[in-house]
Parts: sequence; C-alpha cells; structure tokens
Amino acid sequence: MALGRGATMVAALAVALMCSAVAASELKVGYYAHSCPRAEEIIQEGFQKALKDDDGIGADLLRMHFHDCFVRGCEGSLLVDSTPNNKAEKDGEPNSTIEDEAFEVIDDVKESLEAACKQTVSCADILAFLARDSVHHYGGAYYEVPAGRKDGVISKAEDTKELPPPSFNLNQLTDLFVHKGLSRDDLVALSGAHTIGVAHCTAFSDRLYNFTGKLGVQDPTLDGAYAAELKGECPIGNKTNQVNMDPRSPLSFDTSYYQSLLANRGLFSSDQTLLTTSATKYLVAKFAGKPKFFKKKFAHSMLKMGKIGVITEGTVRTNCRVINY
Ligand code: HEM
Ligand SMILES: *[C@@H]1O[C@H](CO)[C@@H](O)[C@H](O)[C@H]1NC(C)=O
Ligand SMILES: *[C@@H]1O[C@H](CO)[C@@H](O)[C@H](O)[C@H]1NC(C)=O
Ligand SMILES: CC(=O)N[C@H]1CO[C@H](CO)[C@@H](O)[C@@H]1O
Repeated sequence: MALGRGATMVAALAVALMCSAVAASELKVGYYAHSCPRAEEIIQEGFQKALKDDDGIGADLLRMHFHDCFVRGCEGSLLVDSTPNNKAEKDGEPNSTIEDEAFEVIDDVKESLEAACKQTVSCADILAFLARDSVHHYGGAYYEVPAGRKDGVISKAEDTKELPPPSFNLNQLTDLFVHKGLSRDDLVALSGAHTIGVAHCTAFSDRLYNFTGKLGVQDPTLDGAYAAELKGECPIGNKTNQVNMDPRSPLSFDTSYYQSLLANRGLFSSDQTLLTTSATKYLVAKFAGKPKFFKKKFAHSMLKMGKIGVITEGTVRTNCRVINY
C-alpha cells in the first residue's frame, strides 16, 4: 500500500518534471507581461531614438538577429566582447561589417531595461524584438515575437564560419539553412531582408573584377548596366565604400529586391543564385509580384529563425557584452 502510493507519487513527479521541461523549451508571446510589462515598449523607444541618429540602423539590427541565431542559436553570443583570453564572435570575420553603433543601441536598450526590471529581459530576446521592430518600421509586417530566450555563456570568433559568405550558391545555402532547421523557401524569403541596408564593395567585387578567381572577368549573370554602376561606386581594390543593396528603395521593406533578381540585378552571388532552379525562381517571381504574400512569409520565416538553438534554462546577462558566470 505504502509502496504503491510511493510509486504513484514518483510517477506523478516524473510527469510534472516532463511537463516543466516541455514548457521550459517553449518560447511564449507575452513572456514578460508580468516580469517586465514595459519591456517591448522600452525596446521600441530605444529603436526610435537610434533611428534619429541613423535612419538605416534597423538594417544592422535585423542582420544581427540573423547572425546571432545562425551561430550557436539565438542566445546573444554575438553581443559578447572579446577578453584577453577569448576572441569573441563579434570579432570573427563576417562581423567586421556590423557597425559599432548597432552594438551601442543594444547597450542603451539594455541599460533602460535593467533600470526598469533588473536582470529580466535577455539580450537574445532584445535582438529578436529589435529585428521585428526594424522589419515593421521599414514597411514589413508586424508580428508577435515569442520570448523567453536565455543568454549563452560561450562566444567564439571561429564559430562565425557558420555564417554563409556572399559567394555561396543555392546548394550551399540550402544545405546550411536545412541544417539550421529552415527550408529552402525560408532561404528565399529571408534573403528578402536584403531589400534594406548596405554592403561593402568587398562583398561582391569579385563579381566585377575577378569572377571565379580569374582577374579581369565579370560575372556574366550580372546585368551589364548594373555592373557598370557598381564599378563606379567600387573602384578595384576599394575596401571601404558601401553601396545600397536595393538601390531602388534602400530603406523600404518592399519587393524590389525580388524584382531586381528577376532583372539580373542581385548584388551578391548568394542573391542571384536564387534564380538557378525553377522552384526557387517561381517563388522569387511570386514574391516580386505579391508584397502582402512576401511580408507574411517573411514574418513566418523570421519566427522560425528566432527559434534556432534557443536556450530557455539559463541566465540573463546584465550587460550584453559580458558573460555572467
Ligand atoms: C542567405 C545568406 C546570406 C548571405 C550570404 C548574406 C550576406 C550578407 C552580406 C555579405 C552583407 C553585407 C555586409 C557588408 O558588407 O557590410 C549583408 C547585409 C545584410 N544582410 Fe545578409 N546575408 C544572408 C542572409 C541574410 C538574412 C537571413 C538576413 C535577415 C533576415 C540578412 C540581413 C541583412 C541585412 C539587413 C543587411 C544590411 C546590413 C546593414 O545595412 O548594415 N541577411 N548580408
Ligand atoms: C581573385 O580571386 C581568387 C580566388 O578567389 C583570389 O585568390 C585572389 O586573391 C583574387 N585576386 C584579387 C586581386 O582579388
Ligand atoms: C573608395 O571609393 C570611394 C567612392 O568611389 C572613394 O570615395 C574612396 O576614397 C575610396 N577609398 C579608397 C581607399 O580607395
Ligand atoms: C564591431 C566589431 O566588433 N567588429 C569587429 C569584427 O571583426 C574584426 C576582425 O576581427 C574586428 O577588427 C572588428 O573590430
């Protein structure tokens, strides 16, 4: 009898533990409703303030969420500063183009959040909310962001090899996205983020001057007039200049990125490669002509991206640059 009762209790405890494990692994819309009711407002205010200094800052912030999620999952590892003993993710190669100002926006937002509710809102969630606010600000869809991510305790420069270079082709990009739990359709949708923001000449100059490693050769798939324009903005060897990735509407979250692809005016090889299968080309054409459909699909893919490798048991950093031990 006592034994039977004990066994029942053990079973009940096991069920309870399982349930809490399931609950913990899930993100929730309104996660901060009680612990920090103004969290999303504070983040939005910080974003509006940052836009006053730089109306393109949202592009950096959107890209940061992508970089965070693709390296060790969405757990804020991108924001950690290097120390004498550790070269952090942000000092890995592909990050060299994320502006310091964008990291400072996170600092400001985090400081306001700490003042309102101490050690409650994670750095990983801040990135997810700011990416959403950015998409919406430039004209994309508004979507609710499930939250509850905790911050990671590891950030390593060498891990940035998880990020795709702009030279990748469709197979390479698809393999990477599938490996991260996303689909090829997600790849086509999320690439639409390149409808805002800027790129350094170095990200595409091989297409102008050194295609497939042959000096003097230009990518034949690149529209001739566009290549000439880009050469004007990016003289050979120029590492510092930047161009708008969507020259038609650089700060508008519209479908002109896809229209440009159809006109062979994609900026990176990784953009233009989306036309190389009939299925992806079909989706590009559909997005190009149907803004509402694109924005809906983009938001859906962002929600999937925001779940990559999330940690829901762990700590919240008080300063996004410093790991708590
Ligand atoms: C599919 C593979 C991708 C590749 C190869 C890629 C590559 C790049 C490169 C090389 C740049 C220019 C950086 C510079 O030179 O300054 C860039 C910029 C940008 N990327 Fe991507 N990207 C990819 C996917 C994404 C995704 C999934 C997002 C977000 C959802 C994104 C958002 C952005 C944004 C917003 C910028 C502009 C940043 C700014 O203005 O500061 N990219 N990307
Ligand atoms: C041209 O491309 C090749 C292969 O990617 C590279 O090794 C070489 O350094 C490039 N040359 C210049 C001048 O950029
Ligand atoms: C890069 O190109 C831009 C625009 O043509 C120019 O203003 C800048 O001085 C160049 N920088 C270098 C180092 O050549
Ligand atoms: C903003 C930032 O931290 N950029 C770094 C990215 O990586 C390069 C190369 O290691 C550093 O020099 C930059 O400071």
